[in-house]
Amino acid sequence: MLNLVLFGPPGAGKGTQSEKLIRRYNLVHLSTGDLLRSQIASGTELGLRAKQLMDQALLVPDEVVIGMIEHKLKENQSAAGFIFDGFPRTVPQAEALDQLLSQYGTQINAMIALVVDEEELTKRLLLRGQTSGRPDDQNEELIRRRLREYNEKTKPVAGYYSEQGKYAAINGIGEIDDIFALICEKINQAAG
Ligand code: B4P
Repeated sequence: MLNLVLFGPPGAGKGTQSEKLIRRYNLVHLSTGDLLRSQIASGTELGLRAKQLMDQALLVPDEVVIGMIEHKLKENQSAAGFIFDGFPRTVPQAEALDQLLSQYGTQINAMIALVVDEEELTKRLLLRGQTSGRPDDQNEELIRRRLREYNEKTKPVAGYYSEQGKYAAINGIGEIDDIFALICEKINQAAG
């Protein structure tokens, strides 16, 4: 199995690159952002609770996202592997993921981190906000809060995988296809 974590701040290109990676490597795409937005669209109780937090640029509680991932892993037991996009976003989420994967006799092969500066991230998210309809992309103050939440709670997840020798960083600024080629290089090295 090939299990990858695609990591980076909001707007780094995780969703964009995941779409290309699932086709190249035949992986199942697990985006907690997409899963939460689909709960919101269906009007579930979980979705209503998540929307309140997401609209304020705050992370959703660990147990909620871990529960969603657990459910998806169970549903896709015969998959060739997974790409985790926007998850894990905290160290407790990373620990829970290791534990869940070990139940299936597998583990994370690599974390690929997309490095993009905050000025470029803000520009991309505001641009997406013009067409996406996503409330969290609509104004600069909310984007600043998402970046603060990322710096405080999510950045330490890179250290977690780095200690396991699984961390690889690449420049996330440039043409989408060039960045994709760099990611593939790292994956091929990790997959040996
Ligand atoms: P996410 O849906 O994960 O949203 P995101 O961080 O904005 O990243 P996304 O993948 O969508 O953007 P991308 O970089 O591809 O999370 C949304 C919210 O959900 C969070 O704030 C949180 O509240 C909650 N949540 C999700 N997961 C959670 C978890 N595990 N725990 C707790 N809470 C959780 O793209 C951005 C834009 O850049 C796009 O418009 C794209 O076209 C553009 N772009 C991409 N690559 C580019 C390039 N190379 N050059 C120029 N533009 C580029």
